[in-house]
Amino acid sequence: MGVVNVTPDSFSDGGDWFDTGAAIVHGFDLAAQGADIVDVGGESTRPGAPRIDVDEELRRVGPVVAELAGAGVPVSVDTMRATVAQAALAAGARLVNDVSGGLADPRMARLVADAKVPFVVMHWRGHSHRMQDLAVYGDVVRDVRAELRQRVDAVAARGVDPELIIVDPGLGFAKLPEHNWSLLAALDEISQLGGPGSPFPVVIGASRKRFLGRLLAASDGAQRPFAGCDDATVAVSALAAAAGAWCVRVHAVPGSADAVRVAERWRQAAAGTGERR
Ligand code: PMM
Repeated sequence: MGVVNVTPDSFSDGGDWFDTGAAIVHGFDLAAQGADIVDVGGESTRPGAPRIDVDEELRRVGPVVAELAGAGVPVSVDTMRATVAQAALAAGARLVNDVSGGLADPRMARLVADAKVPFVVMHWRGHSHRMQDLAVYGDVVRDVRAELRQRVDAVAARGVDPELIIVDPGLGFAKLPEHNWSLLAALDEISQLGGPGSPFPVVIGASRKRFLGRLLAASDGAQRPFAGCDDATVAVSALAAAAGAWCVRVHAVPGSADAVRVAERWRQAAAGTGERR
């Protein structure tokens, strides 16, 4: 999944794709580079970010979704608002990616249920202005799994087909670096959500996040800038895909697209299947 942030202030690529025309060109580039899905969002969720109003979000996202989807690119819309999701689906988006897992807007689950589209339910504890205060866990894997299970049950109770639910541990959202690493090391448990039944597909969004910059800090302690974290993102993509993740959400597509192919072949070899390639 390649990311198009139509925002002036995202932490990872703030402003690069704020212009509608630039965002559209970027979306086509990501698809050409091997993204199977292009994720279009209009609201920054960086820690501390204020919310924008719904009309502004619609103005940012609508034309980009319409242009990409109209040309046949599989588009997901990254939004916490049912109104924006509805407009994006009408413009041709095929998947809803809600970082609040349906919590921020009580109308979201019903909308997605009626639209019968895949729904990414991410682990989330609150809006960006206060989310880092909420990064308190007993056992982060157990707690995130339990809270995701509640969200999955809640959206299913509103009519979302469980077969269309995809889960995401929400790296960086009310998480300290050690929480992110623990969750990455427990993808199987996240996928199972601790209950019986078939595992849920998992999305991992590690791309350019602060915990990578912290890991790669220079000897003087200076954090690696976001744009210098793309190789580390590729490493996470390979490891996450090898561990069975369904999707990795990234800003720079080519390296991660290759990593996913390597991981898939690796998994086939481990299972004794696959072509002789
Ligand atoms: N992270 C961001 C935005 N949307 N969606 C999903 N499903 N998972 C994530 O981890 C996620 C997301 C953070 O903002 P960015 O677009 O600048 O990476």
